[in-house]
Amino acid sequence: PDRFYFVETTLREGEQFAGARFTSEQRVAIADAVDAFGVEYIELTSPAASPQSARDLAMIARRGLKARILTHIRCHMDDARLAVESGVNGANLLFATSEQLRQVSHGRTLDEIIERAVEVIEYLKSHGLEVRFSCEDSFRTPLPDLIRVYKAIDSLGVKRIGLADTVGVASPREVYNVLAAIRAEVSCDIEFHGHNDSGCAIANAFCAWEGGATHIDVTVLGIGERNGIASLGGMIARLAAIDPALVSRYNVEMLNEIDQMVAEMVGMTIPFNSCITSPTAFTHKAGMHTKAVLADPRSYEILDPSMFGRTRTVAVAHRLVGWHAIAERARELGIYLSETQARAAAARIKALGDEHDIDGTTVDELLYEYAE
Ligand code: HCA
Ligand code: CU
Repeated sequence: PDRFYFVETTLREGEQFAGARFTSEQRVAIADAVDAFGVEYIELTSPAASPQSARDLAMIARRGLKARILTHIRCHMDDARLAVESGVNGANLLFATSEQLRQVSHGRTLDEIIERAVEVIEYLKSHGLEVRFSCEDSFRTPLPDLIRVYKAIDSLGVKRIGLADTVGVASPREVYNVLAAIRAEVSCDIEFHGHNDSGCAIANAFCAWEGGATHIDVTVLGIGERNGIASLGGMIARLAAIDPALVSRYNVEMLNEIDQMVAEMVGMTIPFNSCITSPTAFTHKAGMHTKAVLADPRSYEILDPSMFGRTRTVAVAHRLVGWHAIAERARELGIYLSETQARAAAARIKALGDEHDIDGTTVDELLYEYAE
């Protein structure tokens, strides 16, 4: 795969997160932040969603950001007209194609879906909008149906088609296979949007890219419906783990402040298992790990924390501590411990740690004692 673009959808999918209700100021702050980060596209809630959503969409579309501004709308002429009026660069259209969702949502046949899409797409294109068409619940839609719809849509001259794992059911291998199959049938770009219900959101987004997707949907911290989609930080980590050059065009040192900002807005702290920005993402604990990391950080770190404005922590106040970490902590305090002294101090800390929780101050005081 050669090309990669982020479709940053904190202001659309992210708004569907249970804890999210962004004010106009917060919407602008998020748009500005991810734009400065360098994402290529920002997707916003449909102007049909609410009056304030329509006003904020128009305001952000006029803001002169570097990213292209998209709005996510139903494949419907009413919504398409509102999208055109809002002044966005493009529209991300959605139509449910799986048996499960077609029944409960619109009851139309594939031919009726295509017919409707033709009208809406022609209209948006005639007004100069970049159009993407997505089959909602793509991974519960039979592959022949998907191919039929996407081929018809591709022939209309859309910029992109989108594949959405709406319910988070797809596995990475399945995503790769479906993307590769569709890639062989259409000539336009392909976007992927994947939910995290079974914990595969980042893996699936990555496999979609490997399979031929060019555009990957992410949100800050992965917030979205239910337990969300692939996170911006997770995708950055995945790419950087292959080669830091893949993310060199993004201001990755901004990730921490962006995650922090959105976490606060939705009333939580950054989850411990977030890639890169977790408070413990670069904390090493067990003796074997700390010994190796102190000798060469690459032993247990695939990502360099300094690239993201973060620092490494070697935890010492616990019973899994090793004497190398103790000796290093002593050096930080400006005291010298021989190997014998460091080993004795480590043994004492392990014994204490078996009895109760210990903190950094206790360890430091002990180290001064053992140095005497
Ligand atoms: C939804 C819609 C969507 C759309 C994805 C897309 C999904 O809320 O159900 O347009 O690509 O997950 O299918 O977020
Ligand atoms: Cu979604």
